[in-house]
Amino acid sequence: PQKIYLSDYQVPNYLIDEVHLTFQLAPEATRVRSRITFRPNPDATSADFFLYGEQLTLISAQIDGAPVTPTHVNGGLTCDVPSAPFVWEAEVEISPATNTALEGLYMSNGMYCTQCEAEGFRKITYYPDRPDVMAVFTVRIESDLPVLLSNGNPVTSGDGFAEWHDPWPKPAYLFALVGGDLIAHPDRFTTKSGKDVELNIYVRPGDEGKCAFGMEALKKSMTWDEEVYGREYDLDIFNIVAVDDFNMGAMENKGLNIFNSSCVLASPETSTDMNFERIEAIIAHEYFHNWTGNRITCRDWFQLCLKEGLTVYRDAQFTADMRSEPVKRIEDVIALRARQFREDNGPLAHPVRPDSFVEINNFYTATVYEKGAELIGILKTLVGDADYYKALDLYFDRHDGDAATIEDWLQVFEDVTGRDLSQFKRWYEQAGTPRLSVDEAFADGTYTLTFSQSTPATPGQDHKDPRVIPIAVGLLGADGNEVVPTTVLEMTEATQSFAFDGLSAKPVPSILRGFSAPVILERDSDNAERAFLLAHDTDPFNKWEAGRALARAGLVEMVLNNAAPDGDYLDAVLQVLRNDDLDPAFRALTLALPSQDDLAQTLVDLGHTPDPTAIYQALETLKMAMATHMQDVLPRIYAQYQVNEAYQPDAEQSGARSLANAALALISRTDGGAAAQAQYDSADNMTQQLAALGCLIMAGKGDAATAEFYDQWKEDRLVIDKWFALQISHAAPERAAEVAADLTQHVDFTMKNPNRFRATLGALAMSPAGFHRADGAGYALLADWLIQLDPLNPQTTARMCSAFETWKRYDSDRQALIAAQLDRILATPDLSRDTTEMVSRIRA
Ligand code: B3K
Ligand code: ZN
Repeated sequence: PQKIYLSDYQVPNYLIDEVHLTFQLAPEATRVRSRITFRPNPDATSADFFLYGEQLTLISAQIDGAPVTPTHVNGGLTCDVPSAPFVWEAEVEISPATNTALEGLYMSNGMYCTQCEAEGFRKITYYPDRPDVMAVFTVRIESDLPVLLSNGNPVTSGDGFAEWHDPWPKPAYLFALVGGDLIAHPDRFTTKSGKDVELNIYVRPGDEGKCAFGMEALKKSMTWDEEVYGREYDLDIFNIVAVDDFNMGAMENKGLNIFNSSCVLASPETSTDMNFERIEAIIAHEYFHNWTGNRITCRDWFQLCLKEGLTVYRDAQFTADMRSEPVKRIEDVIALRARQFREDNGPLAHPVRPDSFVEINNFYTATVYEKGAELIGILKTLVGDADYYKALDLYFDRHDGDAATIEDWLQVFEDVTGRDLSQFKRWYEQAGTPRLSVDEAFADGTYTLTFSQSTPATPGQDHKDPRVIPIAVGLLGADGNEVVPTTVLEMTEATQSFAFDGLSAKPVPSILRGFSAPVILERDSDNAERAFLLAHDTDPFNKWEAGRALARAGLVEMVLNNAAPDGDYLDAVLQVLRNDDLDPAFRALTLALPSQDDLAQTLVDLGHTPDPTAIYQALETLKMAMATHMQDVLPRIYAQYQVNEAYQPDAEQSGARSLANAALALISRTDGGAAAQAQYDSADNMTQQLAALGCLIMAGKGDAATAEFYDQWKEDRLVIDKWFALQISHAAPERAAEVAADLTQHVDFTMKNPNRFRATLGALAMSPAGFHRADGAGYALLADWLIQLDPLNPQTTARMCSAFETWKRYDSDRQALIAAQLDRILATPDLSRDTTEMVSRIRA
């Protein structure tokens, strides 16, 4: 397969002014007519005319009205064209009903929809399908379906047709079309300059009761972007459509966002508090793309983080403002470590701005998104809030309508601040997570912290240069009072010291407050200091982090030396649990333990080979010890944090429920499941019902409730996804592969629906002790299904291969078992480019 390099970038040979598309929708024979006005690009170095096109049947083509016979080449066509501007017209036939890859125009439950990012438009018609070719689109859709949608504003509609016009030039990846028998949940929004905007969420009949929350989230996002970034919406209408079969979460098509139904539909009975929070964030994310992604797009796909990192950063700011800033930060860091650090540490490590790829869909990664967002955070810390917003204003001003690059992005910050950002740019170019070690010294009232940074080699990148790292530090006195408030140290050297004068005694440092940079802090600290910080740190992130470090240290001792649960940890966490002055959501996060995967990586970092079963056992033993140690307090907490008011998915109620449910999980270890059964029987919302079901399964009392749950929810596909996943994630490790295998035989299992596939095989892959069962049953089951899915849906198959990315951590027997499965996948005839690239990189 061919590798594409950033360094090979060439400007497009032809530019487009206008595109007219006409669709005659039919399941297996949709006709697409295109009329495109091209003109030679004055900056181009070649006059070759090439249009991408895949899986298209060309019916006819004309240039300036005269029939032409283009030459079909790999992945598209070429044609002789005039040297002056010309009109290209073509008619192609495509088959949405048989498009199981869910890329291009496809069908989902009788509805037509599209997914064009990154390179799906070329499956709709012949086109210069690259983001730096922007054009004004007019679209006519012919079909008897009642709802026919495309980008921009509606022009006319009538019996069997609708026309849309999008005045904003856009790349083809932002094109969208929807046709179906859909119901609108309508609303309106007035922008700050008084523009009235029609809003709709379109869903399949039966889902109309699950739109209200998404609509509120949309309006909040629109207000927030006006208030915080000064960004107003720019069309007369904004539509969201929910689709059941979708490879990702959602897509920011101009004026017509298309969502995986799991990322927009919500009701208290069917969605958990976590679902609500995620839906609010994704609606915001896609909406925010209207400026960061659509009005300013990417020059080429290597610049993906330009829109994704920035938009993730913006949606995180939004969630922090809507909910709790510290809780959001802690949740984000947990996710960053679980997905991005894991990626950065293994065979799939790549820079936030990669410099080569085979299949761009394989680079919609935690590194591009989440580490990309961390880089925005670093930059904001370095330049300060005021200059950050000044630079953003300049960015929107200078680049509106552009297909921009990371260089453009950094330039606005350099112009606003006068700073040289060349060292900061290394964050975009160097893969791998920096390790930051710390030494401390105290003499004559001066406390000195000396930091050293180093980044391990990553695939194709052996040498790493020091990066600029903002390290937020505060100092505490022995009495627990803060003696130096948060100060940002700007580290630029490989090793660098920072001194604090005028101290009467050696302080306790709180380092990397708020997780001020995505690095691994290596600090030899003892449990006494961790417990001290857990009790006294004024920075909520580091307070939580101290508890996590304490838990991790105790668990490592349990795994390696068969130690008993650490009494200091149990006492410290009990203090937090009891402290009603602390936010319940924060307490729930403190009560949660590091994941199996986190512990496996911790053991690797300490030079050991992780044993997945021993890790699982240690966690179980510790939870049991917590349950007994806190036995007197847990029922009080459980009762006190029951929510008696009508269900609201807000931060306050969800925080209370998360603490009560954390207590229930521990109580269920000692009461035989009685409290969980009571909660299950009386639950009137999914958060309570699902938490109780999980506890019952863990307590070995879940059979009746599991069956009842299915009967109650069998008509609701999103709830049934939860039912599939929960049975696997809560199964005993030695049974998880069988439970997953059995569920693949259930009448409701289908590999054609990515949500259901992930709920089943993804749930297994995310249960380390079950997935890494010593006989390899978990590996074999996943590989079987990846091989079956690949010809239907390469994108989802390739993404799920990352389940194997940590394989080199494990013992030689497991490594051999995984290698055999990877080789078996690679040996599959006609394996997709997507999966071939992923598995080869992992296997290397
Ligand atoms: N930009 C889309 C992701 C497209 C994925 C293509 N494989 C969603 C988002 O990041 O908002
Ligand atoms: Zn995005």
